[in-house]
Amino acid sequence: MDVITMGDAMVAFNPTTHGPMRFVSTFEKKVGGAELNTAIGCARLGLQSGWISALGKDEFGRFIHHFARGEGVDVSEVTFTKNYPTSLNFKEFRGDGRINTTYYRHPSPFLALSTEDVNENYIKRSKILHLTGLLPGVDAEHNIPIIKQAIALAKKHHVKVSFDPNIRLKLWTEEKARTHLAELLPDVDILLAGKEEMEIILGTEDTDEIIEQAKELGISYVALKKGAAGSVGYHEGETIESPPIPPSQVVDTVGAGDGFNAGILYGLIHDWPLKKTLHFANLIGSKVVSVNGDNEGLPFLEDLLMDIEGKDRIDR
Ligand code: KDG
Repeated sequence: MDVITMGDAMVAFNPTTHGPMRFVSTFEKKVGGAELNTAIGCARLGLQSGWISALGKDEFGRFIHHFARGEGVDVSEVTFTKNYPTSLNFKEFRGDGRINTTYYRHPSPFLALSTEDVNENYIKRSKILHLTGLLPGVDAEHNIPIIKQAIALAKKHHVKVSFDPNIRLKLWTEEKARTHLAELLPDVDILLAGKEEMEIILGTEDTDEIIEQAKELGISYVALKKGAAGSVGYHEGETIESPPIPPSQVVDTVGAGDGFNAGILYGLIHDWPLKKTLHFANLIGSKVVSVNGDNEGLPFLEDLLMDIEGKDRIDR
């Protein structure tokens, strides 16, 4: 495997109309989950990706399983549990560009897993283990030991650890997020984060200070996401600002950061220069926001290369 991820996925219900959820009468059934989104993003780019997770042994769990497998993500480390239902997420498009989410993931199927379920062989055979702050956010007490076990195995086998804080204040408080995520940072090799998230964890939104602190923690690769303002990255002594790539339209911003992550991991695996990697990742983020759904807009490699080379695609 090139990239393996670990996290809770959800059936994501996207409303077919904008406005307060109490007036929405129909939803589209989709799939969400930051770690799975990144695994799908990697698979669409042609990387071998895998996803470690637990799903409820129910129709929603089967739906997510089929979806992930259909996207070419390895699901051999996904287990089903009869004890907990598959997690759900209802979105609300506020009409002013903001998106509100309502989670139903307490309890989550991850409660069925323990540290002993982390497969050493699976981690050993991969190049990068990608984790996010969502899994600890869902249930810190239960999930952090599992995450730490995965990190320990990655370290043992020289597998790089990639991390996106993905802080969701609907799941936990800033204080709790700071305490738990700061604890994980010293084991991270690749940090993929929003600047405002780093302010929560490190107490500064200043790019240079974030990079300095990251370096002191032993993090060798940093990519900071600035939303509509592009991104900035650090690697091997070089800090590069990458300008934003305006999307054709903004339909649904959820999942853009996960797509960006896939782009960075792709560039890293292929030993691309930082500038090219950041541009590539920005382009993926801009594609994701123009499509409804958390992962539907994730591009295939050939589409991106067409864009980069300025070629028009002949679709008919
Ligand atoms: O990053 C996108 C995710 O936030 C989305 O797919 C749903 O994982 C999700 C979450 O917990 O918010």
